[in-house]
Amino acid sequence: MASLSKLPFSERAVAHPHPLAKRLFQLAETKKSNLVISADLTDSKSLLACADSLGPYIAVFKTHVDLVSDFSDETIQKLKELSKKHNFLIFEDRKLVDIGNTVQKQYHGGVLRLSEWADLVNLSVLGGDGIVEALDKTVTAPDFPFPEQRAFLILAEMTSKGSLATGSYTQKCIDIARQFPRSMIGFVATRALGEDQAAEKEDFLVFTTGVNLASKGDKLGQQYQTPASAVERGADFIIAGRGIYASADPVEAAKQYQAEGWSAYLKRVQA
Ligand code: 5BU
Repeated sequence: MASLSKLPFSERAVAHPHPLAKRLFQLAETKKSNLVISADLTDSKSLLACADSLGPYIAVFKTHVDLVSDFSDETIQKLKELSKKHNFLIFEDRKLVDIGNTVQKQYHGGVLRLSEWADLVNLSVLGGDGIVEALDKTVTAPDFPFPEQRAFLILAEMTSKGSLATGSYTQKCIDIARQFPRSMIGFVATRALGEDQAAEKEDFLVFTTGVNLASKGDKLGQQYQTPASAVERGADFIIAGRGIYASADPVEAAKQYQAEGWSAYLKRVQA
């Protein structure tokens, strides 16, 4: 099956082996949204206000909490409350990349305590598959406090100019993800991945960053595509940041990205 799936989220929810992927497909279908807001805001008040005002229109709230100057337990507590209120998942775009022993401590514990609040976290396999094995072990350990409620996305491609995450590196990401179905549920990528050699029951979720309706890129190497083009290329979930939170009316912008992303998804599954 793999990415660029023509199956509706409701069917993928039923078939998917991972409970968090099931939950995400279900809530996306309920809210008619495949939109992820990348809330790159730098203080807790703005971050939480963004989650509360855009919460009804999104499937996932993506954070970089190390950008938040006054980040604290209270920020997290309130964000968790908002995720319940508006029924969205929280994705920390932490891009873990280190040896297994270190990432285990960065993920479960440490100053950010990611495992306690981030439903999804992403990682890079630059250092090989040890990082994946380590994080897989952490979330599948018998004493892990949130069994089957946490998962990871592998950073298989990047949207920045000159990205080295291409070709055989991207292929390796797919090979590694296939070995850890209990924790690796998909990729951050600019297109569908692996569908040519997909195993029958495989269903990786594809999250695509670099989505913007008004701009083609920024001055620091970011490259954009539209919600419709991202979904046509295989995105299940589209991630937009400045296109929404920095627009004159973020709620209206979120509604527009939601509508475009969802209608592109419907077009794909109805084709
Ligand atoms: P923007 O404002 O829509 O450009 O924000 C994009 C967000 O997605 C930002 O948080 C980046 O860190 C993140 N991102 C990205 O832009 N490109 C990538 O390849 C990956 C993440 Br991975």
